[in-house]
Amino acid sequence: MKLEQSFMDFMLHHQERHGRSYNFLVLLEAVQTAAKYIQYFYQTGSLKNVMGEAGITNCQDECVMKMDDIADSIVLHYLRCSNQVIYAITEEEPEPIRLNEEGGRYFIYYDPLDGSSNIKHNLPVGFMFAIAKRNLEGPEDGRLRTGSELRAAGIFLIPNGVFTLALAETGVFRFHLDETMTYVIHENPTPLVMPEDSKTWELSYNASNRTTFSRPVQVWIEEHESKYAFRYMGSLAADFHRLLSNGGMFMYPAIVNHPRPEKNRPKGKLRLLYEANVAAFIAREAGGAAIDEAGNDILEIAPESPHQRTALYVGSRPLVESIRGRLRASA
Ligand code: AHM
Ligand code: MG
Repeated sequence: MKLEQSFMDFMLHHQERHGRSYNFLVLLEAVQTAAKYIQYFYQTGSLKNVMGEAGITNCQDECVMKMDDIADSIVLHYLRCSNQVIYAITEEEPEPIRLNEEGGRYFIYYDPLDGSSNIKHNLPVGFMFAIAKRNLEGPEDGRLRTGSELRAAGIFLIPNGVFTLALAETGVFRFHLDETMTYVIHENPTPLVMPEDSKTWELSYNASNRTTFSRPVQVWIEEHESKYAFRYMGSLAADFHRLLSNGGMFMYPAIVNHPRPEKNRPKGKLRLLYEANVAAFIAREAGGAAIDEAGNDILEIAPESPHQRTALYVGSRPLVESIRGRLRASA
């Protein structure tokens, strides 16, 4: 019988090897416990009648699903129990949630259930999170951290039971939920690398929005689409998950040519802190790249507000650089 290494065992060794504190482990333990509860509720949700709408809208005026609410309460409960968090920012609450302002060491930004339109079909969604550390050298001002300051970011793919974790300057690792609800690392912990070779590349974007993209983006798509497979599940967590293995590029461009101008989204749709930065940070650690509509690196954008939006192009570096050239030339 071959027993796999558990996620926590992997992390313990990682922290020891790098001479790092155990506080981070306590936080990750809370995060993975929350993910397992979300997984449980999601798997059994149809039987409990919790896969529909909650009948309310959130601070971003988006329809809240019952599962969004459940997942958010679960995450917040375990973060509070961990005592490691100064404040948390969640997609579901307008303001940062203050937890342990004195003793906490970390900031966490999260989307408890990304890909809401998949919920009622039981299709893949994700719990996405990004973690930054408090200033240990001097006074902490509590400012929002840029992506390049993150120490870790991850995606739990639900209900598939796959967890992808990127650690700063270390790489990206993937864990699978086993029969005992333990996340284990399969075989040896070789970091995941996003393919730079185009044989398996895929393009991923909402094709029904295509005519609303800027002209340079539309032209770029026309020039490249026949070379690659097209895949879109409507859940960044799931779409990006494929790209880590197959390579290619996920895009959610700015919407600038909508026939009903009030529907334009010149700043894009996805949220910087807990969606774009999570994918961008994982991509960077896997050798890929991520940019916004101006061709700037996502991880260098200084956040101004908790729910700030951005356009996103993320994936294998050659493709991201190719569209960056086009976006910059048209700026
Ligand atoms: P959500 O956080 O409300 O689920 O919205 C984010 C999701 C992403 O997962 C996905 O990439 C995108 O919105 C899909 O949007 P669209 O339905 O416009 O294609
Ligand atoms: Mg989301």
